[in-house]
Amino acid sequence: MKILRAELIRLELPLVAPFVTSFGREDVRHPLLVKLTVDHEGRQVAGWGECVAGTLPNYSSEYLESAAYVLETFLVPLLLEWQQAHGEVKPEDVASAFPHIVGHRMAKAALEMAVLDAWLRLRDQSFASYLGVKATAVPSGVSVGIQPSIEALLEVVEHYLMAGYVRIKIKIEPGWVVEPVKAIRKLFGDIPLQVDANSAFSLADLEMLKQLDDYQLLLIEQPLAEDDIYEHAKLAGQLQTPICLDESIVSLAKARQAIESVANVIINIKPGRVGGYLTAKAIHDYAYARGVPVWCGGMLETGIGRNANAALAGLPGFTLPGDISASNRFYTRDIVPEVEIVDGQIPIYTGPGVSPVPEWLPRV
Ligand code: NPG
Repeated sequence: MKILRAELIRLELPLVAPFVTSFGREDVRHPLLVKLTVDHEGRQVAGWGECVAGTLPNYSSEYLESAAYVLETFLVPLLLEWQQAHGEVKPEDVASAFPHIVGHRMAKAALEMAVLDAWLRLRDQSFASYLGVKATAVPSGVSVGIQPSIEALLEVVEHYLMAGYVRIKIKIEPGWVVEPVKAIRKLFGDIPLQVDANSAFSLADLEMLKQLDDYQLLLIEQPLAEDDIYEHAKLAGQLQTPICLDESIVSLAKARQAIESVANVIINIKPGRVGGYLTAKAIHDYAYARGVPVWCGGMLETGIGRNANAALAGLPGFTLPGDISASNRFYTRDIVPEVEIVDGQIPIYTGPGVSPVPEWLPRV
């Protein structure tokens, strides 16, 4: 397969409601798409990748403009050089094309995803079948942002439960920890519930975090610094509720370190954060072989990334529901046919690739 053309497409998608986390508030998402036009023996197809970098460097040091710059200036030219030298490009080659580009995993992930998508379309193969996934749907969890009041939170949670979501995750931050959890437990009983701090705490908050042990949470996600594993390991020794790592897991090496040092750990796998679906699968395989639970995180993807995440989450080690919700959780209209929740599950796409609807793209 030969890449003929690479395009970066910037979108602007307003959110149905503001999404508030401990690191900021988002009203609009700016997805960045990579579109590759490729040729194999005279047959041309387009491959699509989605970059999950946010507008600001507040979740990771990588952000939208840095990803676009790195793709345009380094990654795409280096991949084309690789192609020139080797005569063709395969998905497994992509990472080898830029061995000296450090970091920028979200940009790398988007390019690898576009190559993979094109390569699979040429084979008429679905991403799920490429991964060896047997499942046809995955349980759908929803992430609930920080709300202006407990009443507002309970209303939003009720709305999602009515929509069929099988697991609720709420964002927490200093001053919004125990009370919201307590209120949800009181009104909705023992629904599957977890919390996500996005690095808002330190070990000085130990006593307050310990209070969460009274509420049978599935997990506490990334309570401490975004690049830390060591202190999370210390914290895990003090809590009964499992610690889940998100921001800290940027590679297979970090996942191994976490699995070896944090008792009872759970790993949130986000393909963009770890540099692509191939590394995401490698982390899954490593954790699965050791009986460590993983689940698939979300980054407000359009249906392009959302469908791919659903396929990944069909692998057997994804034993907890992911942040894989329906398109309408975030957007009034997706750029691909809507991802829908059916009986609490997101069906896994079985076609050889999900394409934006051409006439919907100019809108955004
Ligand atoms: O369902 O797509 C989704 C969003 C899930 O809460 C979610 N994502 O910290 O995990 C997170 C958070 C996030 C969103 C992080 C956007 C960074 C950017």
